[in-house]
Amino acid sequence: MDHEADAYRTDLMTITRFVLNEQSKYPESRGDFTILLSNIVLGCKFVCSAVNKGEEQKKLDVLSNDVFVKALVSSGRTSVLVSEEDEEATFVESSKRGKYCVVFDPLDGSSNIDCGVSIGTIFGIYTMEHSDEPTIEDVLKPGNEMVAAGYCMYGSSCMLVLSTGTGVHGFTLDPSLGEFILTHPDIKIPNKGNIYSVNEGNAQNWDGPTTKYVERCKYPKDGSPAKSLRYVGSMVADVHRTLLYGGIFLYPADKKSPNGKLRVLYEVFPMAFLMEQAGGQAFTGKKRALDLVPKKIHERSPIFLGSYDDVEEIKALMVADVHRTLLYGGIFLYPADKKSPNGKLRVLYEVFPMAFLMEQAGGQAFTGKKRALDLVPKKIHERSPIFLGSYDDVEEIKALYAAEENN
Ligand code: FBP
Repeated sequence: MDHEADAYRTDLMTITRFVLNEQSKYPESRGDFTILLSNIVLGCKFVCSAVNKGEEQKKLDVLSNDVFVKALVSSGRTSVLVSEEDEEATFVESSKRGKYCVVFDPLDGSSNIDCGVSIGTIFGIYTMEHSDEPTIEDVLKPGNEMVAAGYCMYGSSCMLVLSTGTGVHGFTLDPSLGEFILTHPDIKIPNKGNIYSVNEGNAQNWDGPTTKYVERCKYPKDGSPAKSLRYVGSMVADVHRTLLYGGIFLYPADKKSPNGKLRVLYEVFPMAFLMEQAGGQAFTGKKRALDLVPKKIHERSPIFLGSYDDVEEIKALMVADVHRTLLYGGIFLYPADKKSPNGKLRVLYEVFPMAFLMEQAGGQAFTGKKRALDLVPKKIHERSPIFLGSYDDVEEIKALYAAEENN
């Protein structure tokens, strides 16, 4: 009789017990989070059984959303809910309100339901920092203010992966017990992987660095083996594999979808939170994904996430914006906006040198009002809006500005 195995097998670390242990580390905690999470777990168990019953897509989308909204409201621990399925946010009536705001996609990858491919539920949790009337601002917050995130994957097994800010842990549903049991404690993503995951069907519309990065995955120039392509087309399944095996998952911007496809609040943020907690990283093409501040609840963003070193490689390709523009053409712009009426970049040591190079390379540089090189700065650190790049692309911007001036 293998007592040790039996002891381990009988020492069931359910997700509720796990979260209660976590909670005991915070003496001031009243158990609100545990109650909230147990309602999310209930929703996941419902969807898991409905998926296994083979409910058809349309119905399952709506059913899952209903179950999660009702479970979250009846938990008495939430104030604002944002669901991929609902155009508007749900503000919980005052008698049932609590200190958390939950953003979620009740059934992600739903286009895969009818062919039985893995799908999932994704969620992110914020706390409300005030006791006034909840507003949309309570969820339009950077991802780095999330207190917990997770997903539940409905595939060959049903697995809930969770982080409350102290590492990432995987729980597998034991159907005989109806309990999520800790099977993957403290998941750490490998620093580098040999898998890349992207819908190459969009390749013709990609920008230079994305094209170059995927090229490098297939034909590495440093003698390292080519990466394998794995793409399910269901974010939960693709990110789950990336988390366990390493590598990179990307849904970049392209000419057709300049902001990519995936939603910031309930797809990008939760997965970025988990990736960072597991030692990986998540990048938008311009910045750390969790530093984004969404302006709308269904806002989209390009995303590159996965193993630390793999994402570093694409960052190196992406950051060199002007260099990329010089090499691949197109346009680099840093316009004025309400917050920075003169743009961000400095005339003397950013705008002028790049404008000089761009003109020498046959491109042009425009401030929104005049040729950038014709500017006469009054102060050494003066800023100016800038549009620089391929001649024709900048001509297009100039025409737009001229039209605006004539209106
Ligand atoms: P939905 O929100 O419509 O389910 O779309 C999300 C999603 O299915 C992700 O799960 C997946 O990563 C992506 O879209 C696949 O998109 P594409 O089919 O364009 O590759």
